[in-house]
Amino acid sequence: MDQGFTIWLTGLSGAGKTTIARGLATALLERGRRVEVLDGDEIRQNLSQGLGYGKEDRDTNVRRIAYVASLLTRHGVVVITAAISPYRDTRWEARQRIGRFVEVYVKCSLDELIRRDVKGLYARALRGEIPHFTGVSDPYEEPLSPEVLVDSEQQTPEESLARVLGHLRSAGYLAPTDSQVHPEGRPLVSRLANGLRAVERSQPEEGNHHEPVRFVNVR
Ligand code: ADX
Repeated sequence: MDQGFTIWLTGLSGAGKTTIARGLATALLERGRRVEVLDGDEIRQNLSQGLGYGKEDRDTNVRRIAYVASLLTRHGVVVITAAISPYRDTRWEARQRIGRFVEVYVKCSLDELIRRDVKGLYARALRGEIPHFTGVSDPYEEPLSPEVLVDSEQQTPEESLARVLGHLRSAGYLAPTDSQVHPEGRPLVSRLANGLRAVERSQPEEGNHHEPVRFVNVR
């Protein structure tokens, strides 16, 4: 069985954690991995319903996410978490608890977040309508040495995704031989076999012996 691990995305609200989480989930599913996304907004509607945004409640929220992530990781799942998780000490706890842990800092400047303001929350927070709003009236402690830093202001989501996947390969979480499977679930070997058959079929009937069979990229 493949070993599980957790990709822990951290960053301000609106920085792009959910977008990157979804992209990663798709890419890893295509590689035949079992994947679970634990998204902050969704967790707060279910597992953490009723919690607020003071340090104590945020820590409780993050500890719950870390607990679920540790169980799933132990059972071979690739877990992707997407919560602000603003405090270094609690992220450190999560790292210790989970073990196979890749911290990804999704960075974006406050100016850009205020400009984007997809949910309209920054405008309200700046007007003083939302107390304890991360980055405006509540702290965000940047990771000091995350495994990966992606900058959603400078990079496209595809570039950020490629950075994370590159790290996963170089750190050995995704073996270069990790069974790449086709979206329909056909493993690489059978795709190669089909590719070979396609090459053979494309050869003229009597000319087969002139041309050596070549591997082709069938992706
Ligand atoms: S965390 O700090 O506990 O990790 P989490 O990621 O679950 O936060 O929730 C953040 C989301 O809650 C934001 O994306 C935003 O939509 C919403 N939210 C509501 N109030 C706040 C607040 N005071 N600070 C930050 N996010 C808030």
